[in-house]
Amino acid sequence: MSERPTLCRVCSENCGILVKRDRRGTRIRGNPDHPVSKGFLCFRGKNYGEVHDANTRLDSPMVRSGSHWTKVSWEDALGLLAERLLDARERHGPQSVVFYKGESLKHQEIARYMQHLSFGFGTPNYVSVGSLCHHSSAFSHALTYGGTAQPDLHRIRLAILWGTNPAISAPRTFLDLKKAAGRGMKLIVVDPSRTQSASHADLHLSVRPGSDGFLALAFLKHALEEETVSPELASSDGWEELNRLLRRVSFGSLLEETGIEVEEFRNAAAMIFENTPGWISTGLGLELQPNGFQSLRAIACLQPVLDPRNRAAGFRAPLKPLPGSDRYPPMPPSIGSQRWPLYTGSLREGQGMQLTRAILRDDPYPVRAMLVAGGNPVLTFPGTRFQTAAYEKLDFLAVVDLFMTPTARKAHLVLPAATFLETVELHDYGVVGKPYLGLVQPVAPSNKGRPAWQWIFDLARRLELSALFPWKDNREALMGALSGTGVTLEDLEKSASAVLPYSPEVSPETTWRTRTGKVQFYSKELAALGYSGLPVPEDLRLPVSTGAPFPFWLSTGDRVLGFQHTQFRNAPTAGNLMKKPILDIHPDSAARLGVRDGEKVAVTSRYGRLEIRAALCPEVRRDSLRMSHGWESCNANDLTDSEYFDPVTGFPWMRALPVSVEKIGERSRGRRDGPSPSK
Ligand SMILES: Nc1nc2c(c(=O)[nH]1)N[C@H]1C(S)=C(S)[C@@H](COP(=O)(O)OP(=O)(O)OC[C@H]3O[C@@H](n4cnc5c(=O)[nH]c(N)nc54)[C@H](O)[C@@H]3O)O[C@H]1N2
Ligand SMILES: Nc1nc2c(c(=O)[nH]1)N[C@H]1C(S)=C(S)[C@@H](COP(=O)(O)OP(=O)(O)OC[C@H]3O[C@@H](n4cnc5c(=O)[nH]c(N)nc54)[C@H](O)[C@@H]3O)O[C@H]1N2
Ligand code: SF4
Ligand SMILES: [Mo]
Repeated sequence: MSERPTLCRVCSENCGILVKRDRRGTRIRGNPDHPVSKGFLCFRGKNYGEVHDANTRLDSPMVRSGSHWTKVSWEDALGLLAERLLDARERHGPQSVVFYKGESLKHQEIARYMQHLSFGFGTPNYVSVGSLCHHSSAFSHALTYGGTAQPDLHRIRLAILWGTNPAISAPRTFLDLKKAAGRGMKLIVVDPSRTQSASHADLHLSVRPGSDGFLALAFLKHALEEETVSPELASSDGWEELNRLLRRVSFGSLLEETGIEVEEFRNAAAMIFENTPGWISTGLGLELQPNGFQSLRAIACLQPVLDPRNRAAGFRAPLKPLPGSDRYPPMPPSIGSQRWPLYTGSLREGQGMQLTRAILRDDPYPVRAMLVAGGNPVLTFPGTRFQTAAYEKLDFLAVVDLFMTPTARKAHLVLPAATFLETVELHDYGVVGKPYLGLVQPVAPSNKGRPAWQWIFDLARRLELSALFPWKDNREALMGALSGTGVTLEDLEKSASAVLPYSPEVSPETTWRTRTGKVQFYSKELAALGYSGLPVPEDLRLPVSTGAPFPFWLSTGDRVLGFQHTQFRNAPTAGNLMKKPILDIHPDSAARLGVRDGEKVAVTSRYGRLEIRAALCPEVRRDSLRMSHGWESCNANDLTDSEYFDPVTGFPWMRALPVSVEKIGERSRGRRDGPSPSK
């Protein structure tokens, strides 16, 4: 078969790829014609053929009775699904049904379809992986200066990577950053660990976990006292209030929280302010803390100071709205809207961190039936024991996946999914500031499972919601949706890169896209919801710090090269790259605990315990540990919980988590040595 262009949708880089099949199976290489990725391909994309071709893929819908699975036809499976969802609606109200979309289905068209289906059905509880990914960061930047700044790598002279490690998590973007650094752009990394990204940086600030907001305030104070800020910013909303706050705190008190020495801070501030315009990229290291949002707000306040010209315009191709979206039935508030109205109100989604309470305790009302597509929340949501109990308690759970995952095993019905090599979906690169539309195309059909659009359209018909999805297939839907964009589906299909440019509607440099048209150092929107309008120090501290009996900071879920969350461990090449989970520990801390490289240790948090092999790693701080997530047998989320969430966004606590570590067998002697005082 000849090589055909499509897009990789394993991660949000959405690189252009060329796919062919030969005797050895499905082969993938980078597409040099793709205007954004230009031939780049990472380990996961290159080896995705092994996932697609895996003989362990689900290939038929199945119904579970006890521990026994029976294959059923698609007809029967969709009939049962519709029947059980309607039954839950009848008995407990439409809001008792949740439609959940995981990370693998990404954040564009299929997400819109699932939300449309939920609202048409009458439930406000469309819930997505956004409950713990991306949105806390996005809201903090948007509330402050109207969007998330994208870097113009030919204009900026500085990039700060703060709580993110794109060398592993966004390798295509990191390549561009490295090229810009080669042309003279300065690169600063703020991360407790000396990550792969940090090893390429001009400066690495090994901040104490959980203290980032204080460091951001220190940089803002430096700007206020020692630099000239643009006059326009001085007339922004809340500049005066921010100044008063910064005058009230001393550098000493701020830096003390961060563990950064004064001299190191001065050097960093000099590098930052001598190299404006600068761009800040914030990541999951900040989001997954229970003080994450306000810390991110403090960092977001720095962005317009470093580059008052970057208006974070952001754009989307003007796609036609979905039919019937103006005629949804009235719905009660979604789950999580009482506690986290900013999240639920801005996104029109339920906040998934409320799910276990809704299922287990009927808070704020019962959730009884759920459809999970493209996610494995039993492993990826916090507090696995609560997740497990909740999914087991549901009257009905259906899971759409490629494999029999831990979440799928809890289901009453599983539906086999198609991979992204067998579906049609649109991708808008506008979300990363590039005005291109791309097409995910069927390049390697396997007929094992069905694409998301297909079962969504079919299910809608069975729920008597055909008016919402009046198309034969997604090609027809996209032809209509694209009609106002200047790009046609046929042209996308003919394109050698599966991508075409469109003309964005907004001009980037004219206005800040906040409610007032100004930068909002003080946010009236936050204040109106009862939160601090300024990122005040009291909100930047973690609710619980380290100290006996939990002397180490643990970061759970730092990305590793071969895996995408829980995925790819069953693929031969990725599986061989990392066979077992490891706990990175500084050699000095290990020596103090008497732990040797490769030895098994127990990690205990306030919420749980797991056993894992230690790996001596000088890149982590002496007071810190790190491990990846997504392992079924050694699940990082056994250590996390639902006691604390970020008060503004509801994001869970998965980084900067106080834990103890000890040699297996030492526990009974009560040994809980702490790290040495220096970092
Ligand atoms: N290979 C691979 N790539 C992926 C994914 C994957 O599963 N595998 N997942 C994708 C997804 S969905 C996401 S959301 C992104 C996430 O991508 P990133 O935002 O880059 O997230 P991580 O690598 O998880 O964590 C970033 C860094 O946070 C640091 N960190 C931990 N605690 C703190 C802290 O208190 N302060 C600071 N400043 N930093 C801290 C960690 O040391 C880590 O280096 O990755 C995407 N890319
Ligand atoms: N402790 C800890 N937990 C974390 C994180 C962390 O850093 N630390 N990170 C969090 C973040 S940022 C994220 S995004 C989440 C990710 O959480 P999830 O969304 O649960 O992530 P995955 O494990 O990638 O699950 C994707 C599932 O979709 C399936 N799949 C793949 N392609 C398709 C498809 O085309 N269709 C369908 N229907 N299914 C498909 C895969 O087989 C897999 O089972 O994890 C979160 N959990
Ligand atoms: S960076 Fe890798 S996984 Fe992400 S889209 Fe590109 S090839 Fe796929
Ligand atoms: Mo994520």
